[in-house]
Amino acid sequence: MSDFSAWASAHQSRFEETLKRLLPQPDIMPQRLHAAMRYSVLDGGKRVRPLLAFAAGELAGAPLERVEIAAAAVEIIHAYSLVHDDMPCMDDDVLRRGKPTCHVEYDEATALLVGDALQSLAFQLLSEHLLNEDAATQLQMVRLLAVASGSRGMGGGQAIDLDSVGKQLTLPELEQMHIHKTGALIRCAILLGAHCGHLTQAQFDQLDRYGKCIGLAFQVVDDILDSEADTATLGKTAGKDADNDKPTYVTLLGVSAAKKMAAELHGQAIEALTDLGAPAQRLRELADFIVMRKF
Ligand code: GRG
Repeated sequence: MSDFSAWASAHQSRFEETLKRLLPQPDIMPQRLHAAMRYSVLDGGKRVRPLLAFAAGELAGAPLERVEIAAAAVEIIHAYSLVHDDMPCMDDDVLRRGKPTCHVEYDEATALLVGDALQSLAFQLLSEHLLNEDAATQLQMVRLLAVASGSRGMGGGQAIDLDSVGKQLTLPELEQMHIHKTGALIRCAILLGAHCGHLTQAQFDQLDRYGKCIGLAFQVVDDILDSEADTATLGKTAGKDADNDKPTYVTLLGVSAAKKMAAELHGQAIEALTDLGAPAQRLRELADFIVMRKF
């Protein structure tokens, strides 16, 4: 096992325990809602956003216990977005992370509440744990997550996505959609991890540039996998974009140009880390993982 795999799996296992502790326990009222929240967050997913936060936190010399709270807030927002994205009023899917989607396992009203409650929990975590000695920095972290997940971030990207069904977007329009829908939260995970420690403004700017490039690369690869991989490997229904008549990098550019674009974005992400030197090695390895992943 490579050093990176060992690092990633140690963090993933420890993080799973952290999530179990931070989520409402299933025996607390209302039990069914809490069980559904835990079902939607635990035991699944690659945990890419948390790993990015951990790598950025290490770079910034941040205490792991603090980064774990920030990473949990981001992952809980991500899980909430998946629950709502899968609902019949959005992408209407039955499979997520190799399991029935939340509204299939429970019901639609519960899935709606799971998303709402997870969103609130994320902000509760960011505001009730000490994440930085400087209160203004911690407040800035709350703001970063709010902007990244709201109408100028993930939520807005989802609105453009829903509106683009059956339409031919230009490349800049598609890029805008993905920068918001997927890129904003990935970028935010990196910045929140770093904000649990200390970096210069120039280093933050370099990290942010990395985050912008790798967030977009993540979605380009997601589009490629949707068209090339099978449902069992993905743990979610493959070929959904084509079925739903959604514009993607693959429909717009073709698979081989989309792969070239992912490689270019990967190169730009790595370049952004140049001045950060050896301490940014985990971020480089995560960039490799994001672009070369098979699921
Ligand atoms: C925030 C106001 C507001 C509403 C939510 C539902 C919604 C709006 C947004 C959905 C955004 C969405 C589902 C984006 C897709 C991002 C994406 C590529 C998801 C898959 O991420 P992975 O591969 O999944 O990291 P795992 O399962 O590994 O965590």
